[in-house]
Amino acid sequence: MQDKDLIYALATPTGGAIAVIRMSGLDVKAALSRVFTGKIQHRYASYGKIVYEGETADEAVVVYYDLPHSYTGEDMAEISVHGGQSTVNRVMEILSQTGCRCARPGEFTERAFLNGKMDLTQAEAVMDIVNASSQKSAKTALLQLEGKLKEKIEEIESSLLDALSGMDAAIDYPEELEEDVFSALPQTLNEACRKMKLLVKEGLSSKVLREGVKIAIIGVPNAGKSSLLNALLGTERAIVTPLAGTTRDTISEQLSICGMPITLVDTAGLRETDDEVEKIGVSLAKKAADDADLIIIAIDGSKPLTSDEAELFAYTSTHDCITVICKSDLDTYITAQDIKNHFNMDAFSVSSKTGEGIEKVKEIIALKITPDTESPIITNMRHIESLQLSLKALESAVCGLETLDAECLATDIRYALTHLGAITGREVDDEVIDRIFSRFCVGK
Ligand SMILES: Nc1nc2c(ncn2[C@@H]2O[C@H](COP(=O)(O)OP(=O)(O)OP(=O)(O)O)[C@@H](O)[C@H]2O)c(=O)[nH]1
Ligand SMILES: [Mg+2]
Repeated sequence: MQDKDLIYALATPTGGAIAVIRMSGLDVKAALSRVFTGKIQHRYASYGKIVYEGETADEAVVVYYDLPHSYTGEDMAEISVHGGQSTVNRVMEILSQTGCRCARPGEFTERAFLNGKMDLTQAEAVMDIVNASSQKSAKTALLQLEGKLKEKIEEIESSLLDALSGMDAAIDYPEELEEDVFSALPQTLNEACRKMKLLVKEGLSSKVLREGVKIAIIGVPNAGKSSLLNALLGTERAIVTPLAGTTRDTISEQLSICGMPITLVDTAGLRETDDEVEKIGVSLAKKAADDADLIIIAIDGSKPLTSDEAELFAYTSTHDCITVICKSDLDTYITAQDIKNHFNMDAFSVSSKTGEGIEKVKEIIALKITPDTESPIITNMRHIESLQLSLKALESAVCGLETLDAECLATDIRYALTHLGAITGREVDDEVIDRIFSRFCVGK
């Protein structure tokens, strides 16, 4: 596929000895030959002059690529001229006289994506490489450009597509099935979940390296959130009282776990309330949860589970969470097994009063966020969020394995595939594509 417009842009920073101007689009050769005196030949670097209306603007070396063997998949040329600003401006002015227009930010890479030269993960990697501030992040972006992330996603997609076709067969031709399409399903789904969790974990760790991690403690009033914050910090930072609704504002404190910078946020207990101040606190708490990289759901283990707590699990279902059952020194109504049974999550008991379990919670936090010493292949928040959504859909499918309802399973698997498709660009809407490429610089 070839875009109609001919585009050009300066691809190098200003002020260098040499400037490279890129051109891409339909019949670059014809347009360029009107102003360039050298030979224009596929994969050749030719010397010549840029001449317009009898006047030479500069000497130039042009490297030309025939479609589809170029970065964009279209006819393309890279024109090297002297780097002086006025020369570059003059050459670009001349190019615009040949019917070329100035490219939008990221338009070369966007065309490469639209022409199937790369998937979205690779296109986004181009920008990450251009912007990489450390060798490690550049190395990660390069792996992504080489298609490592794409390969991993496609591997998961392929196993899910197999599973989905089995489910579709079970729905459409239940009596004609020769093999049991359900038998391999647990293994396929669990394996896909495992791979995705690893990618998410790697992705979050890379974020730790860059920015540190934000952890929000949320729960119903009186669950023991502020006490947990104090116990994790080792100081009496937040006010603790037996009254439900003690914490109104969010409280942020810095702490370090295994050398990793963490911002720990205590929040107001989540409940329906008519109290104006508490209402604001509740909405701040929800915002803190939404913004957090990791959520600690604090549950009061000395009381039976309530519907408010069930709502809490539903609210946080798309987030990375740790469940902490507080007040383990008191009589317990809730065990880790209960949380596993009801919400399919691992939980850890602590007593902020005696300190029991606090070190364990720190270990679990560290496990969740420790950067991998290997280069992670996923660093982009858009990818991580899509993976998390896909993972949720798959986890729902895993829960559905008990009933073996082919329609529900197929729906969950389809959701999981849709979110995976958003990573590679297979299933992504134009708005997202526009947003991604608008973050590029001109000339990329
Ligand atoms: N025995 C015991 N009591 C605890 C523990 N943790 C908290 N509590 C008590 O539970 C009550 C509520 O504790 P907070 O830490 O204020 O609970 P919170 O979730 O911050 O409550 P709000 O800010 O009102 O939402 C207080 O009376 C605490 O002393 C614990 O581990 N053991
Ligand atoms: Mg509190």
